[in-house]
Amino acid sequence: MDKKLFLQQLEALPIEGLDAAGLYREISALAVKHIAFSEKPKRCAHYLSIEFLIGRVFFNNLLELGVLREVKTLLRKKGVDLARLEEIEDAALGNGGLGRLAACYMDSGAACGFPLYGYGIRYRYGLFRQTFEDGFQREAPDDWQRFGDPWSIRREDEAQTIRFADMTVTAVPYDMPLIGKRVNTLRLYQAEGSAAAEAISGVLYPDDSTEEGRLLRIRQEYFLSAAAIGDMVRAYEARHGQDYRQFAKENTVQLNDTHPVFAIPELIRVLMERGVAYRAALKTAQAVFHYTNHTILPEALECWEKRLLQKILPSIAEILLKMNATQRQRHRKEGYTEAEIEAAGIYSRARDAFSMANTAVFSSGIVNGVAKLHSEIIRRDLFAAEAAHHPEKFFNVTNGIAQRRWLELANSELAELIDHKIGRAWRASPAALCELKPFVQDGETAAAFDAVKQKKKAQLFDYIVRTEGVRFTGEKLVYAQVKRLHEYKRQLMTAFALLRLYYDLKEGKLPDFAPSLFVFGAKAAPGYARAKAIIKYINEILKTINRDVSLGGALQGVFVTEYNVTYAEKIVAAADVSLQVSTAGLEASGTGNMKFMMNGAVTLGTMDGANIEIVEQAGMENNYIFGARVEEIEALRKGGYDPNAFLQANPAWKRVVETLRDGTFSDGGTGCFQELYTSLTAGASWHKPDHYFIFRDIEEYYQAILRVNRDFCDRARFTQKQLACVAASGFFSSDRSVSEYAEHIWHIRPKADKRK
Ligand code: 26V
Repeated sequence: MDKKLFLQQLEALPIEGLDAAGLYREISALAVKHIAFSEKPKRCAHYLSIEFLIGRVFFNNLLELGVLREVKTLLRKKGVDLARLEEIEDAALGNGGLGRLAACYMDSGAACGFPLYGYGIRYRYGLFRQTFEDGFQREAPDDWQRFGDPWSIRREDEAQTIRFADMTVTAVPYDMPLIGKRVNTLRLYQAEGSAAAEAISGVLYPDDSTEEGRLLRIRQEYFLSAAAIGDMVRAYEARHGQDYRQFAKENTVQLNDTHPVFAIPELIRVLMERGVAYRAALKTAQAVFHYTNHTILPEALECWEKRLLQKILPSIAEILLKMNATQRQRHRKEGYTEAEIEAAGIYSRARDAFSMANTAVFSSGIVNGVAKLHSEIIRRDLFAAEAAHHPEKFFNVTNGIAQRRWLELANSELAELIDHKIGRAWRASPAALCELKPFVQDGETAAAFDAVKQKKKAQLFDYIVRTEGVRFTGEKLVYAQVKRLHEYKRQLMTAFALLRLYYDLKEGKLPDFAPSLFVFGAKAAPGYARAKAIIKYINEILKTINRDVSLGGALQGVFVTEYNVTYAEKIVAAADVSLQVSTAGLEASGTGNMKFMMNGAVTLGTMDGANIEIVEQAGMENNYIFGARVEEIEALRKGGYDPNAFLQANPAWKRVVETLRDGTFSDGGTGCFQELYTSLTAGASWHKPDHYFIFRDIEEYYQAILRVNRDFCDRARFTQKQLACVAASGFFSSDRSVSEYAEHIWHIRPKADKRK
């Protein structure tokens, strides 16, 4: 971009009297005009994802364009404070880590100069907006476009027709610039046509408990897949005509989990329609696709009934069946046992359904997990058959986060402190953060870091007072657990520990307890009753604790409403302790853990997901690890785990857990607390009692919380730990992750584009 010209035009822009939305639209639109998209090189990587949790783009884009500071100064001169744009809300076209990861990877792709192109869906409504009513979560539609969408460019000329057996849909792309050394695009498709057609890009993750809902999910997934493949094929044909032999040389596709897996049979279908033989088409597909698995939870592994596919996508069903036959033939030839053939099968006769994960594994060059442990687990369990016969297919790429958003933007104060100590090189090469190591022991650096933390806490508290109406007193040690609400993440275990703290404080058992604040943030899927019950329970506990003046402010808590990327930016910068307490083996990676670490929070967590690599980088001594390791959990799962025996033997915990049914807290007459209690003590549906082993880990968790609290009192030492975490966090930059994908999987090279 021509910065000078842009700033000149900005100066001339008539913005007096505009409200925040108007300012946002005018300034963004001007910036977009100045952005030149980079030319696509011969070989590109395409990242297909059902979620892109981009958050606010305004500040990020101006930062990437290198004009954020100048724009701020210029507008201040005109009497406009850019902070007013705080009220512009996030585009939440995602639900959690999977979608935020996609956004960070897009950021890194552009920043590092990789030709990496994103494909997703432009949902009319993002993830629901959350409020609390008497502690219960309420959901409202997220009309994110009410501020306009000035960073997107509608590309009518590149619209495509997507065909289902019973309807035809137009897929209209909206391109968002991804700005860095290159300007790549994130292309989000909007479904247009009849009302039924438009419903396809209506909402993220429609409820799939009914057949109608499942059909809509399938339509969404195919819509994204077919539009992306159509786009790639069209661009390819413009260069090569009908000769498809170079297709795999020029295109590589990363499947972000299984939602875009229909892209595989779709590519085969399109090639066959153009005269390529099935075998050759399959071979091309196998050279194009790669698959990232993001969870091993059985309920999240997609299987689609054959009947449903035959109804709306008969040719895709037919190709999947053909692939299934080829797969079985090959597997027999390669000596898979019958059990292995069944386990790896694309189509399962028993379920009369297609396994999207097995389809992805069979058709991909590389299959990767998202942290070392998780990659091991998928190799050993989920995809054991394929890993036994094709170990070369399996790979690990530990997740990462965009340090531009999560440090430079979220915590410019810390970023500047780092600049001051080690220079600015880390901003482009985050591995250089390790140069901070010599400063960890330095008293002056520690004091400066402390001052930054205090400032970020003050900013967060101020924001919380304004948005939640909860007031805090005095200095606080801040523990934070912010993430999707799910039983395996064990927010309920934190609730129990919090209540135990409360009881022990009231009984005078914790005389030197450093005043603490627990920050929760989470959305529960609208149909996930137990997750919603956990939110209500936490809110009830917080109400009791916050009201109790006898504590003198020693313990307080808040469940922030409408937790999203913008809230996360404030919380990660302010927290002292990052709570990452999933049952070992179940959190594929976690990325919040990395954001906290980079902002100088110690990890209080289990040996799970990327926590393991966090302590590997930053040292056990600078973090707080507790709980059963994955081997122990696996052994307990096989038998010998008795949560009721634990409760009988531990009256202090029994007292805490009994509050789920003894009337201490009200669940508004819904019975949802009793249901939680039952799930812990008797089990529910296919879950065993305490399916996520809360009672195995809770006492150790509690002791770890107290240990952090004691250590915090020795501020100099505690700050050293926090600084050591920052200094070791460079590895978790998504620049590193994306570079690993580029080198080992996509085989693309970075190339700066001068025209940006
Ligand atoms: C989805 C669903 C949907 C239906 C209800 C149950 C359920 C459970 C889990 C999921 C997760 C889908 C995949 C996902 O978001 N995985 C997350 O991916 C992150 C990025 O790799 C990773 O850091 C998180 O550990 C992982 O949970």
